[in-house]
Amino acid sequence: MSYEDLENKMDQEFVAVRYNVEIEGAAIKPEWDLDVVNILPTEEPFRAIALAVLYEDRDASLANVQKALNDGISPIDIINNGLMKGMDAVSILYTKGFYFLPDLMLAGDGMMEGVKECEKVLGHKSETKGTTVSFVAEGDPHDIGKNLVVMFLRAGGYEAIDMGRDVPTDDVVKAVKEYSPIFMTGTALMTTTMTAFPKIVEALKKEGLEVPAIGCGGGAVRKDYVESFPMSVYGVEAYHAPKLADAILKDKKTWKELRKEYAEIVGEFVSEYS
Ligand code: B12
Repeated sequence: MSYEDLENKMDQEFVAVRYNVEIEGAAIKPEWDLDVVNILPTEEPFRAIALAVLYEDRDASLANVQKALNDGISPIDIINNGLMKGMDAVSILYTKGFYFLPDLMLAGDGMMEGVKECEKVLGHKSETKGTTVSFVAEGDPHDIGKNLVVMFLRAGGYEAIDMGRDVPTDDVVKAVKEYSPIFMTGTALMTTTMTAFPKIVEALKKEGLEVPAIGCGGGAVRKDYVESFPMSVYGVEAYHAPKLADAILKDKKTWKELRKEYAEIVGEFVSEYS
């Protein structure tokens, strides 16, 4: 079906009236969104694999990946051309306001289930672009946003070390020594815990350590605050994390450049950066 056909189909078949909930025609399917059409693979088995992620169907994701592996499809191709495409489509629908946080989490589970299966066949972890480290600030138990950040970094091809929640500053410094991450992410949901970020930067500087950028985000955190200390960039949405990491890796962007070019790098209007 061409884009024109799809658009006509939308015009003719679907009438949605908000608030008094009058909906005519068949339900609009996520794979009919025109931006999603551009992302989803057309070839099987990749399409079925991507659709299972898009439909947040963990069992179907696992079954489709297992079938593809049994049919001799390369695990790397399954990850890159199937699972990750499905997750890209999920991000698009989330950006547009059609999908919500639980959708991201369930789709992420489906994707990771498939990745694990591929890794069993590979016999090792799939090759990654680089290592990132993610943590929730000391004293803070809120880890939902951090879990999303980790999931998106993994979906984006990074070896994302997940340090968990309530992570002491010293442990973050140790992780920088151990992993030399190309990008680090910190999350804080409480005004009492977000002060961990500048403390971490100070501690790193004291030890002569540096990270290309620390993406600091979370409900309590504001851009002005993050920009009051160095080495950091304010992170708005979890799915921005791999795009920031890519900019560091591919275009050698510094934390100063990430601050200036944030919206351009993540490829969308971001009100906090306008
Ligand atoms: C769920 C929740 C809890 C859960 C946490 C469960 C969990 N596993 O996380 C529980 C019940 C445990 C909890 C406990 C508490 N909570 Co609470 N909690 C919330 C709640 C309702 C939602 C938080 C959340 O998960 N949001 C969704 C996630 C996805 O958002 P996020 O983490 O910010 O991430 C998004 C972005 O910020 C971004 N992001 C995050 N990090 C990064 C990094 C990068 C690099 C990038 C790019 C993006 C990015 O990505 C995500 C979006 O895509 C909020 C209220 C609210 N509506 O926000 C209160 C809230 C955060 N809690 C609050 C408080 C006070 C507490 C308690 C202290 C309450 C108490 N008196 O006991 C306790 C903590 C006790 C302790 N041990 O210290 C306050 C904080 C107030 C403040 N500003 O300091 C809030 C705001 C409620 C309120 N209005 O008072 N809480």
